[in-house]
Amino acid sequence: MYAVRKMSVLAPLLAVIFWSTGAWSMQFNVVDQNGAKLANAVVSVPGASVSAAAAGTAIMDQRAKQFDPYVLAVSQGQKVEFPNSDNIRHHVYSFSSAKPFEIKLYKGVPGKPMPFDTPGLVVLGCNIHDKMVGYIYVSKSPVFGVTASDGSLALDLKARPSTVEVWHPDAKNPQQPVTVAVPADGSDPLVISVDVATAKLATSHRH
Ligand SMILES: [Cu+2]
Repeated sequence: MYAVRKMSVLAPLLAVIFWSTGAWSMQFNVVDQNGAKLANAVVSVPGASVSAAAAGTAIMDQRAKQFDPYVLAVSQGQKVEFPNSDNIRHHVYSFSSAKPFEIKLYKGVPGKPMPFDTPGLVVLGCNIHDKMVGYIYVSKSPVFGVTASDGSLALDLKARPSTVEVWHPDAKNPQQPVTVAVPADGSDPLVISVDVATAKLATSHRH
């Protein structure tokens, strides 16, 4: 009798311990309005916290006259380095209010990694190659990720969130992420649909 009662107390206690250790990975699948898998979608969890130390330097490379990755997500305050892996020079710039900057014509790895301190979207261009477009999504929340080519993403969470924020470069309003309610029914993976438009965000050329 005692043993049974002990178990009934212990089981929920163990569940609480398990959840609070954060040993849980929630799966997401991002699709467009037609159900097609969406790569390069950023999913972040507003209000989430992590105990880990600040993230290391992120890399936005340039390969074959393209930014690599096409979409890079970083946490607020994280530094980004812009190595140029091509054998030609690039001139990287952004006019986005979250981080206006330029790295004038260069090859190799430019001086210091740059901090991205303001949450928001930073659209990248190259002054030499107009077709080069890339995105840095500066996340206010430290819990975020970018979907793989099959639209999938896993995030380590301490608890099931009530909402997530989703952003995609082809979204109908790419200036802002969309807030999506997370049903409490336990559905995992969570399928998130994003309305995309064919028109892409301009890089705001002023040259
Ligand atoms: Cu270039």
